[in-house]
Amino acid sequence: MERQRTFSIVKPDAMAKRVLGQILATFEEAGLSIIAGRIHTMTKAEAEQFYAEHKERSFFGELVDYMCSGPVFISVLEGDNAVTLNRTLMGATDPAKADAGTIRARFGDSIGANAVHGSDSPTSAAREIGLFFPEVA
Ligand code: FUP
Repeated sequence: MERQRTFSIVKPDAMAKRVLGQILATFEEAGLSIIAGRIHTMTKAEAEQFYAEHKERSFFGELVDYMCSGPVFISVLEGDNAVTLNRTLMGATDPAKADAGTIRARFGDSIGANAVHGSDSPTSAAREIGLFFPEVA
């Protein structure tokens, strides 16, 4: 097993619902360590850069506005196979299609307001950590 780091966001919908603690407990109970983290409100420029790969998609403007609509909790998670493990804990992008018990099935409201973000590969993790936590990149 490979020790990895991944980047996580608890999104505005989950913060508003006050389930940050339950989500962080889910990470920790699965063996992930939170090695950096803070509450942050994204600027439009940060959200646009973060989601740059989606800039041609129809939902891009809505996605950026949503990510800036309230505070989020950004963190770096570390553990064995952290990237894949976190994606498994999160569940499918659309909460309606996410496996029972996953974070998105438990706390997501819609495909946009889906509670959490997690890096989809070690390459994405390195880029995303570098944007928000250069001190641990
Ligand atoms: P994921 O990696 O599961 O977060 O999913 P994507 O990278 O495909 O999408 C990033 C974000 O764009 C999602 F979390 C929510 C938003 N999105 C939509 O709003 N509508 C869509 O049809 C697809 C994604």
